[in-house]
Amino acid sequence: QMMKHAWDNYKRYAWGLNELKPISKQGHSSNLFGNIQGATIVDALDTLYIMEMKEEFKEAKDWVEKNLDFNVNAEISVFEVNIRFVGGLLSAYYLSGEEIFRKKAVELGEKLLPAFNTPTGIPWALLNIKSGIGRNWPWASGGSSILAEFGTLHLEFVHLSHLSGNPVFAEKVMNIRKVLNRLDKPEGLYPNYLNPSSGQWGQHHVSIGGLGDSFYEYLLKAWLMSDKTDEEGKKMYYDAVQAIETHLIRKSSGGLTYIAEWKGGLLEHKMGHLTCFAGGMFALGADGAPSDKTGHHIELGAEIARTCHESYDRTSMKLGPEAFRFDGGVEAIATRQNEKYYILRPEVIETYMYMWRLTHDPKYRQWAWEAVEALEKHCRVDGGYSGIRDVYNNHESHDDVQQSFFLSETLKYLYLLFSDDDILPFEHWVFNTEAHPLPILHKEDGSKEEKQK
Ligand code: DMJ
Repeated sequence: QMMKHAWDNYKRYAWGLNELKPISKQGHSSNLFGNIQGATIVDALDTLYIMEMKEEFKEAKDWVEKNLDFNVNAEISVFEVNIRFVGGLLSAYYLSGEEIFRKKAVELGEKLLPAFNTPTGIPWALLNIKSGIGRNWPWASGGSSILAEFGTLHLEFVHLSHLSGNPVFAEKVMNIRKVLNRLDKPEGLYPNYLNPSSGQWGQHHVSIGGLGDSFYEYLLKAWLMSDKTDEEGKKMYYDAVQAIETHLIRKSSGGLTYIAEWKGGLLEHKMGHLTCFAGGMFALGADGAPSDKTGHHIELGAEIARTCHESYDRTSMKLGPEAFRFDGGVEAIATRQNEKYYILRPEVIETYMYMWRLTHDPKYRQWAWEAVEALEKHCRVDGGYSGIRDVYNNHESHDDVQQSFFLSETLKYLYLLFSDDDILPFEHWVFNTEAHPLPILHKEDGSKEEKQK
């Protein structure tokens, strides 16, 4: 019913545009997608399919067939377009078997390839998909590419090679690994910035939240998606977690475990909403951890879930802030005005979903239901769902954006959390960082896509 409300309003007021402004009831365009259109449609396809919203899925598919156009003069974010558009199309293909989605995914993948034309093969952040000219964000440490951006292409590009028969996609992402493995890492940690020309790290800022997050997620999931054959991905993941535990994970005096940020050896005792995904990641990776560490990784996941729940519970709206701190006498609370917003992000609910599936402790469903009630009370408006500017205030100030990841992630993870475990079971699927399910490529199964059909 929440999905229907979000979708119907998008359809009514912003059909074919990237996102919806639910208060002003018009389209919202973000420069992340250049002038590629229809982000909400492509991001929502698999959610519609899983929720058996057949009519809506059909209208979304028709739109993709007739209108989704990559022959545009657009400078796009390679990361955002990959996780939302390539990921969304791949999942829609694997779930429905409809050829149009495979075709569009491969076509878009080919458009992204010029991003890798750098001296090291570490891709640019931004790419003009008509001219093939790339560049980096002007604010990123001396022209660096960003770890969470170039490190979050692996799953989709492996599938693009699998579905197209063209090895080039997988080669590009395997080369990223090669470059990373040649470099010395400070204390075993990965800085968020890497210069694609010199192949050297930029500023030594390490984060498991924004700028770093999904790089770690994709190491683990690359191993899982390979049916546990990708030993390199596995080693990189567990080594990284070891360094994160030693240098970044701390416990507050009130007993809350959190993941700090690291700046040239100094800790900033701040955790982003984005970082909350790590609870689910630790729990998902528990099984593959050295045998004496399995229980410990589940426990770490549970502790992060609890801390992130506290960050919600300590607000007036029971929705979590963008970032919360553990210093100056506070714990799990945002202290800066510009960190008090909530933009319909999924990470806390995502972690509840993993913890529920892996432990079946009913508290995760209770916590998720608290979030549903808060979303309904504070974010639901006539024209859809909106983010909130200050979750500590008693009165809503809406930001007037219905993010496409609300449909692809937040609502999908909620649906899965309240469904039986046999919908998209972990033995067969991994979720990309935008919650798009991709099938595990089983060892014995050379042509997974044929089976899916
Ligand atoms: C999404 O696009 C993805 O989850 C990404 O990994 C992080 N940011 C948003 C959601 O918060």
